[in-house]
Amino acid sequence: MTSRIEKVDVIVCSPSRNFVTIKVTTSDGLVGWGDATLNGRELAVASYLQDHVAPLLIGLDPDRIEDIWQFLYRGVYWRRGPVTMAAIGGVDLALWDVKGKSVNRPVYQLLGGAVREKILTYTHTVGWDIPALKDALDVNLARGFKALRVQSGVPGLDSVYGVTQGVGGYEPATRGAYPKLEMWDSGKYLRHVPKVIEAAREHVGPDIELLHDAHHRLTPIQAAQLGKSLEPFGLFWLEDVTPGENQEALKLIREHSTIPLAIGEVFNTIWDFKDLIINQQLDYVRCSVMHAGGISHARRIFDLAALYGIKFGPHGPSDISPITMSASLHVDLSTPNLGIQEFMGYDPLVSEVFHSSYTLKDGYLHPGDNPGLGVEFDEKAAAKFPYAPAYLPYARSLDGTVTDW
Ligand code: KDG
Ligand code: MG
Repeated sequence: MTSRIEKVDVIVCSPSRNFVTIKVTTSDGLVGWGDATLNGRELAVASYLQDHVAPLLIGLDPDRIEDIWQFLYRGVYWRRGPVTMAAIGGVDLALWDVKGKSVNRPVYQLLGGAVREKILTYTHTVGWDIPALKDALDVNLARGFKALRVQSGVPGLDSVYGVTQGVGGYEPATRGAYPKLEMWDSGKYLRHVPKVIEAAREHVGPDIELLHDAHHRLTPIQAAQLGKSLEPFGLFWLEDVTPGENQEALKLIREHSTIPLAIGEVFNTIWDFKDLIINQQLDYVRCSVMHAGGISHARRIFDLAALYGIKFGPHGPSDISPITMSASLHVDLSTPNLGIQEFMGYDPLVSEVFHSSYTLKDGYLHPGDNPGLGVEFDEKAAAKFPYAPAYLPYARSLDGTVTDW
């Protein structure tokens, strides 16, 4: 007898930071877990799922993942956007988890099986100044990482994206009912960052991959200047140099620099990437597997990119839950044009709630061989950590104008 979706629950919890989790229970007793976290807009996605999606799923056949995806995307007049696509992506992940469990196989086996043994991974390396950055590089090298994202403070600015001044790890969102203000100045950043990357390259030698994220801050010509100035240091990629809305900007940057460009953590669909891919204006597709509609849709984006020799490097910050992290790893292991996987890591409290089978060894991740996605969500533990309002900061330039964070 065909299995049916019997129940859909949406759970928002906050073990150090907020996560939105979907639980799909089927008539044959299987439970699939999905992640639909959207940093700073968690309750919007939770309501979209709870109020508008869950009632539609009851009674459907969980095996029909693609049909359900089409129904939730094309079957709704108001489509695309981060809230909708995180919700669809979360359902997609839960259904892949169910399918894997129903045949007792890890999801990567259902995607065609492994095309590599392990997944090259980069993590964040943060130092407020260059000596602190060198110490942080040493720590991550000792952990076995072969690829490191490098971010540092900028003289004259009190806070900078991706870096913390004090002790404790960097976390982009801060708890509280109002977003924190950060002041920004692109000139100061542009004058300082080449010194940082040069020092990092000198410190790690030629064989460690270095990456840098400009986090949507620059104008097209500033981005071109940055690309040119960082070229001697052999970056693996330069990420999000300009805001994602103006895709033409990347053409101008290309005219001035051969630095590899990564963009797209805020993109949600293949339509957001289509022109950049077919015009070969990027080198790495950067969407998160969940924010881009789940395994079913993200894989289509990666396949389109493959036609043009473009690779993908899934978004993996602390603000996607270990369920998305694991889903990314199943795709990474089974899709030929992987470039690299981001792994920011999690606060220890997160593993009290999410029990994951993936492993990290010598700078490489592997999803493990548990059936489904390999992450089980502990509802009892989650209940100890209720939702706490938290927001990403926003930025103003030194004259007080709101600018891109
Ligand atoms: O929620 C925002 C974060 O996901 C983002 O700031 C992280 O840019 C990021 C990255 O590359 O991991
Ligand atoms: Mg980024």
